[in-house]
Amino acid sequence: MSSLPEIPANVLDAAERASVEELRTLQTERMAWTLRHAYANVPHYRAAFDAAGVRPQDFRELADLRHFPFTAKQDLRANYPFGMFAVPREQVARIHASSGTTGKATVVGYTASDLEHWAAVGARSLRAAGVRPGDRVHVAYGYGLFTGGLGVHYGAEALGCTVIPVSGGMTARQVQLIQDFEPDAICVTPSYLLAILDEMERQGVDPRATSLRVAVLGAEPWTDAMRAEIEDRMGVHAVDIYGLSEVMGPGVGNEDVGEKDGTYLWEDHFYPEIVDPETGAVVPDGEQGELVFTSLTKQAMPVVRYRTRDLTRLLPGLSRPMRRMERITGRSDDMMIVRGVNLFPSQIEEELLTVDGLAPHFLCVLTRPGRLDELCVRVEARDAAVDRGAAGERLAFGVKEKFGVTITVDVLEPGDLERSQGKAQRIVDMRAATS
Ligand code: DLL
Repeated sequence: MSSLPEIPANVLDAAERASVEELRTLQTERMAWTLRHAYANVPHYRAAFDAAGVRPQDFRELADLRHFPFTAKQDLRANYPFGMFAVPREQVARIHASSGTTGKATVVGYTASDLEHWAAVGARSLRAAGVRPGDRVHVAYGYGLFTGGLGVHYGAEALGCTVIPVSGGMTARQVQLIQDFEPDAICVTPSYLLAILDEMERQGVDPRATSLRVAVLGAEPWTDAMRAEIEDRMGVHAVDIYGLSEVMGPGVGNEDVGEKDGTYLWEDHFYPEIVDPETGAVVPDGEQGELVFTSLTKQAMPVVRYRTRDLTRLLPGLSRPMRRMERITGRSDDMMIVRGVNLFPSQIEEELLTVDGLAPHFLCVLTRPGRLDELCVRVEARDAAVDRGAAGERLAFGVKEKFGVTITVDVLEPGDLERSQGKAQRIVDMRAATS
């Protein structure tokens, strides 16, 4: 492995230096407040708590949380647009919303105090990633209703950085700005960073020779194999940032650049649980399941036991009292069931990156020509000299060996797959059209 840039020393904040006991005490106080606040001010929570036969005063310790009802994306949709707000609309300083490709958009709101907390966890996230006060930060997450751009923007400002708010798209210009403004860090989805990398190579710019020291990557699943690819080709530290709009936005958690071993969840603001996705039962730390969050400080839109559909497990903190989560395998919505076997796009990514000659771009196409589902993975050759037939066979063989799934692989010419400018779409489901 080639050497990566040095990271200046980090100074942890008070919450990051607290003991686990101190953190649990703080969480218990804040949780009691959140449950009271939600029950008193949001009709949905009042009805849901009443239906479950629980009251905020039934909460005495963190273990009591499991008696409270879950909140699902559907609940947010049913209360579109502002029904989940717990403060008068005049106190809502900002609105964001999810794209709503699968139904109505989910709307979220923030008071001025919520925005301050968000900026603080954003700053803490970037600092964990290796960004330092005074650094130049290129933001290539989309700006607008999506939380990515504005979320890391205010985090970077709060950290004391010079922010370059480029947003997504216009890839040639991204490359130009990186050369001209000499940023220390870039915040971007991993798939779009690959598009920027390709564009650098197309323009004859050496991706290892830029000013960049760290890439803060998130908003979609990515693997350690992808980290190795990016670190090797760009000579930057590639670090995970996690978040979701319903809970806050980017900066719900972040990896530590010195560890690169799991994403710290900022538990002083967001309380995590892992539950069995089928039964909803809480599972112990270390076991796989669905991540669920309860906000601890949010005024405008508290969330109680929000089901993220993200699958992971919790691990103890190494350098902080907060727990880490393992890299997200995928969303339960993105799980493909191919001939009875569960498979995530991230598993295809992992295997794909072990095959010489294949580029790290891919699309999973599901069809149902007969009675059974078929998965065709479309990938690209790294260059024209690659033996495409042999490379495709190697990928199909690897997926069969490792995950027990038979797939077909279509190896396209370099540049044939559409590049993402934000979150990559990894699955095209044509089963309804082909069955
Ligand atoms: O994607 C917030 C964000 C922006 C996070 C920029 C990080 C960087 P949503 O659009 O609401 O918010 O999508 C949230 O994206 O539930 C996960 O499924 C996925 N996701 C976000 N970060 C990661 C990550 C933003 N680091 C949904 N790894 C989440 C895997 C991620 N999946």
